[in-house]
Amino acid sequence: MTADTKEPKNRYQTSPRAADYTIDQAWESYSAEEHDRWDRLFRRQIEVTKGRACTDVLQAMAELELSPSGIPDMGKLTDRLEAITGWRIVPVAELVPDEIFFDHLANRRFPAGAFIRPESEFDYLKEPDIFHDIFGHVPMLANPVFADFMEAYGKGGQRAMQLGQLHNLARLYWYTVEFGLIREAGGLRIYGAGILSSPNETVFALEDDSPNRIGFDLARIMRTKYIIDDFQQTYFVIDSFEALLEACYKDFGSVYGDVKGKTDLEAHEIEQGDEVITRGTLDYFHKRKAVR
Ligand code: HBI
Ligand code: FE
Repeated sequence: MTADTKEPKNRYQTSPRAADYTIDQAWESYSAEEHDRWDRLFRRQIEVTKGRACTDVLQAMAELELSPSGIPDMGKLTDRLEAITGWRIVPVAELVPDEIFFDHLANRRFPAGAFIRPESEFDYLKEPDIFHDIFGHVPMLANPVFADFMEAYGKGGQRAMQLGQLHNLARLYWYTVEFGLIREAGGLRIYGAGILSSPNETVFALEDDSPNRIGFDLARIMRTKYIIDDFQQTYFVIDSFEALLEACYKDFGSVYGDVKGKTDLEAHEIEQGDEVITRGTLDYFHKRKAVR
């Protein structure tokens, strides 16, 4: 059996790291190409995001001074974010183990990838790079209610691991923090980071008739599988961040009990009792299957 020689995906993976997986961002080590790539990602995405991201995200981007002026120095950005909600951004080289990730969140530290995607993965990459984490996740951490939700999520994560319910909680993260939609007076808007950092999914999630859009329901989300490497087949919609926090600010023990007794749902399924906002045609996904 040959040793699994894991080639470092990015130069940070060979950086010395602390026990909590944090590294030094070494902001001065970014090349001109990397700064330029950030600017091109930013300029493309900010155009698509206007009119589609929720009000709080757009306001926070201005407040945090996110801009196409090169890769942000996390130390400076952290100072601005910390002054608003007490959250800090800590550089990491890659995905960190769940228990480390939850501990950071529980202490208002957001682990952000320090590397930027290679040109060959300009449109999509699996791992969270600095553009996904900072353009996608950081603005919402400036919203005081969502900041409380993320801290509670971190604390819940540690408990979920003890109860063996991590996969249920990961679904909550996926369908809110990564792919959540919110109702506003002007219509549905985006707050999920996985959508916000993706030009195509930013349009698809709001305007395509393929996916389902269903009202938020905690136990229902915990039973719903998700797709990793394609657009979502279902998006869940919250009425407000206060409502999200309210729904989740309780002991999940009873919810886990409720979920345990029921079957999981496929990502495209709609079940009795769902608040169906739009019933998807799902044709996008069938087509893709045909293509594959
Ligand atoms: N690590 N750096 C990083 N970023 C993430 O978003 C992340 C992670 N580790 C685990 C994880 N996310 C997911 O398993 C969460 O659902 C917990
Ligand atoms: Fe993410």
